[in-house]
Order: sequence, then structure tokens, then C-alpha cells
Amino acid sequence: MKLTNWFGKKKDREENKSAEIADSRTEQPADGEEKELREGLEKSRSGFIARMDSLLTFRKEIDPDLLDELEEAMVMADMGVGTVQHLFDRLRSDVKRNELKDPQALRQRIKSYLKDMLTVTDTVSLEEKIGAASPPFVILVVGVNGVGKTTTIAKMAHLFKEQGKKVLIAAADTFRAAAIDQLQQWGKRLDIPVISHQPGSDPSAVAFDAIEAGRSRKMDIVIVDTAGRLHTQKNLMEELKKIRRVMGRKLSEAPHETILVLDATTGQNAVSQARLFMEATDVTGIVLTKLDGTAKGGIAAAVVHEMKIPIYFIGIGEKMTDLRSFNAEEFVNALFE
Ligand SMILES: Nc1nc2c(ncn2[C@@H]2O[C@H](COP(=O)(O)OP(=O)(O)O)[C@@H](O)[C@H]2O)c(=O)[nH]1
Ligand SMILES: [Mg+2]
Repeated sequence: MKLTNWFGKKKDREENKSAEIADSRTEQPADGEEKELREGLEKSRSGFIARMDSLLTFRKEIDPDLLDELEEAMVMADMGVGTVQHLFDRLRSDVKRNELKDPQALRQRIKSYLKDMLTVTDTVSLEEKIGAASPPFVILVVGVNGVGKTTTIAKMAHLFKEQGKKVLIAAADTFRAAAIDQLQQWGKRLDIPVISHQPGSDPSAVAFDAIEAGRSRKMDIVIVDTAGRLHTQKNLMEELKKIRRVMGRKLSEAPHETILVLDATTGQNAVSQARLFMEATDVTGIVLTKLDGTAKGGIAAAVVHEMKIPIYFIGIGEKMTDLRSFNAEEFVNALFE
């Protein structure tokens, strides 16, 4: 299946139709959301999944060579050595016990193990957490520069607003004037209030004001943007700690969630970033952005398996609507089918 435009959903019906016909694995026509997810993951599907399938297709039986080659393909897809090893330990012992008849059975097993690895057990969904808390529910968004924090905040705000929630966003990335402008512009487009101070001002003061405004204006959700300068790692982490402390003074449960944004196109770098942020602050959930821009969607499995933190959302484009709640089942199906 070849789609020329990853971002645009405006392809005419003809093109959609032929794309679907061309994809022999599509058994039923996907609904709009499913189709958009499939399109968002197209690079990975035609990248690492296609590579896996080309290894499986011409084999009659599962031999050690096949397993080795598949293993290599998964490492190449940024799944991470440790994660891949875990997966293949399980697969090899299944093969040893003669549980897998042929390469297609192996494919099914990989699919099902990937779903396991993308699922963090005993976690409550973000939606349930929001529902259970007394408002405002405060979300602190962290991550290094350029991963898509501000865009993701706009997308989340849009999504929550669609669900009928009152949302306020705060520009605690005070490092650059442009960052404040960017959030203000999103606020205008989304028609939601933005709390901001002068460039260069104290980010924790912005966060404090945001919670105050969230309470007095009876907001359901307050989302706080932060700066992400990597070259001042230590300062950045100290700044985040201070923001959290100051938030907690205003509202003891705040922040209810600390969401780490990771850019899927940075591969294993995203995993190292996750480690750094987890050491410095209490990350509760992940948003994996730019999945539309990488053929190595295996990074999702590495992040969840290694961090044991759930992915709440994935970004599959630059538009306001290009954010999806993450569901392991849907995600793996969209990749594999
Ligand atoms: N293709 C694609 N681009 C994205 C996605 N999320 C963010 N971006 C782009 O990444 C760039 C950096 O985003 P920004 O929100 O400013 O990052 P920040 O520095 O972390 O706040 C912008 O050009 C965004 O449009 C995504 O899911 N897919
Ligand atoms: Mg930003």
C-alpha cells in the first residue's frame, strides 16, 4: 500500500478505495478513526512490519535462522535490545515446546506478545483518573525541546474540549517569547483561556497562577507547558521540581499527572530521555509523538516495556485532530493488518 501524503486525510475516495483493495490484509473496511490510525502508522507498516513479513512469507517452517533474522529486524525497528530479547526468549521457548506450527502462527504470536508488552497492568486510564479527581485536574507536560509538547497540549486540550470539559492551558515555557506566542495562538484557535507571563519570568509562578485561575474559573482541566532545554539538564530538572513544589502549595494533589512527551523519530534516544526524566521527576504517563514520521514504530514497545509507564496518547500528525488515545490492541492491529 502506497500513500503519498502521511499527514493529509483529504485523499479522495477513489484513492482510499484503491489503497484498501491493494492491502490484501484488510478484511473489513476500517471506520474513519481506524483508517486514520492505519495511515498514521503507514511508515512503520511498510517499514519494519513489511520487513518482518518478507522474512516470514517464503519460509515453510520456523528455524533458528528465521528467529535470528526476525530478532535483528526488531532491533533495527528501535524496539531496544532488552525488549527484543524478552520477546524472543518467549518465542524461542514456544518454538521449543512445539507450540508454533508455521511462520504464520509465529506472526500471530509476535502480535499477541507485542500487545502484552505495550500494556502496563494495573493502571487506571487517564480518563478514569480525570473522572475520579475533584477539579481542576492538573497535568504537567515535560520533555526535551522539539519533541512536540506544545502541539500535544493543543491536541489534548482540543480532545478534552470535545468531551465537554473546560480546559485552561498555561505557558510555563517562559524561556522563549515564541513559545508563549505559540501557546497563545493555539488558545485562540481552540477558544480556550491561556495563562502566561512575560518571557523570562519564573515558570513556577505561571503554574501557580494557572491553578489559581483554574479553580476560580471552575476549569475541569489545567494543562501546563514547560521548557525543555537539554543543554541545561540539571537546571531543567531543578526547575521541574520547583514547579511541582509550587503547584502542590496551591493545590495539594497537583500535578495530578506528569506527562512526558517523547518523539518517536528519535528512536532509542527517546528511551534515554525517558530514563532521565523518570530519575528527576515522577512521570505518570507518556505521549509518543510523530509516529507518522518513522518506520520504526517498535519504539513504542521499548518505551512501555522498559519504563513500565503507560502511553496515554500517540501523535500521528501535526493537525489538532492527530492525537489518539493509546490502546495496545488497536495499535498492534493497525500495524499488523
Ligand atoms: N508529523 C508530526 N509532527 C508533529 C507531531 N507532534 C508535533 N509535531 C511537530 O513537531 C514540531 C515541534 O513541536 P512543538 O510542539 O513546538 O515541540 P516542543 O518544543 O516540545 O513544544 C512542530 O513542527 C510540530 O508540528 C506529530 O505527531 N507528527
Ligand atoms: Mg513548546
